[in-house]
Amino acid sequence: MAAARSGPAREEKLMDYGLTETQVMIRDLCRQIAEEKIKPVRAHYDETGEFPHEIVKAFAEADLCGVYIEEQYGGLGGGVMDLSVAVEELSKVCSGIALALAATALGTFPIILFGNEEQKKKYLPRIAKGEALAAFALTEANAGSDAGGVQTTAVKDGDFYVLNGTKQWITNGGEADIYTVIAKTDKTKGARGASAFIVEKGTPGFDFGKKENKMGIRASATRELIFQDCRIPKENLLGREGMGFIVAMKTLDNSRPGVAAQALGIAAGALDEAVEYSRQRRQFGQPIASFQGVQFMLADMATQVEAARALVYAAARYIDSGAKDISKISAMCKLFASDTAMKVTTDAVQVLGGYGYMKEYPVEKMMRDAKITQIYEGTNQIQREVIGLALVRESASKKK
Ligand code: COS
Repeated sequence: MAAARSGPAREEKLMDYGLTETQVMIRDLCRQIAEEKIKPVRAHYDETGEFPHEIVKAFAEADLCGVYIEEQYGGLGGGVMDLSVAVEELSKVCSGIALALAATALGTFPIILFGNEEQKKKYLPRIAKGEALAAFALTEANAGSDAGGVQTTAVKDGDFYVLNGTKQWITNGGEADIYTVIAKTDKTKGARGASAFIVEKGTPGFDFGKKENKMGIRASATRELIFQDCRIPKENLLGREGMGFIVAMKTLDNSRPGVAAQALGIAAGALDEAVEYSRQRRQFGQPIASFQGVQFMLADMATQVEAARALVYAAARYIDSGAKDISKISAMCKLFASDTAMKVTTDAVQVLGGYGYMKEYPVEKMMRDAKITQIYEGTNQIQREVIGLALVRESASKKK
């Protein structure tokens, strides 16, 4: 197994929110792409559910696809914090489009964390350059919160593994070129019988099924993956046989701040819209921003957004420091930021009143988009379970 990532090694001047110069550059680049390229088309992609290929191309041209990938593999050499800054900024305008980047990171973390040198050299440069998107395939019809209940199988046959089974609700499904797939190599061993594999699009026996018609994040592709006697070389095993559950859990520990950053961006974007609207909208002869009832709502929304940002950045930086006990804070930031996104977007719709409910304004989309952040990469009930378990473990280890 490859060593766990030790975080970015860059020494840089710190700027606002303690961001490094590179992170400020990433944020400003994302802001520019979001304003100039995404804002004019976000309603179109939301309406049609098409995949935003032209925007993904813009991410690649701006060198944003590998912000969290080590420089030796063609990335910018950052970590979870750099990814979070990018995802937050893009999600202020469209979290569905931002997800092409965030879900690629989710599919890439297993390779970063558990890939050997050959696997890293083969796959990471393509992802960093934006030539390939990635996806993470854990979920199945009967394995959602119960990640150990995966039924897809991988049977060793000489120099190959033969995969059979169906994955469900896979973000970037059909659009990604590289998939990290969790399958059982030993069905008798429960979670300990799972293994992780890299599967490339175009491998015979690997096909795509139903494309989902979703409430929100409609610019993102969510699709079934179907494996029928799909033979992949044994070199595509990540780590060792039986490590698949740990690969999945550690991947989620690293990727949940990305979901939290997405939620944070949605909330911050909705807050901006609500403040702007409340300054323009006049009732009873004055802007509604002058009414205390509205001001108090905006004040609470802004405070919740800042609190979420503080927790997301703290979690991302803790992970990048190379710390091992990251499950709790990773779950906390995902839980808090996604609940904040749901609350703030609902309040933003309220501030905009009837207009907020109409598709002419972006806040109804933000409210629809926010909902998934409380559900995917582990429901917020699962996050609470992870946090609770960590608290009990920490307390027990102190008493020893
Ligand atoms: N890092 C390292 N190891 C971990 C871990 C983590 N974050 N979480 C669990 N493990 C280990 C445990 O220590 C245990 O090891 P041992 O077998 O050596 O004791 C093993 O993995 C099994 O853990 P546990 O018994 O806690 O597994 P459960 O099946 O009870 O599942 C939860 C635990 C619920 C936390 C897990 O299934 C989960 O995170 N589910 C949500 C999955 C999810 O996010 N799905 C969304 C789809 S992915 S987009």
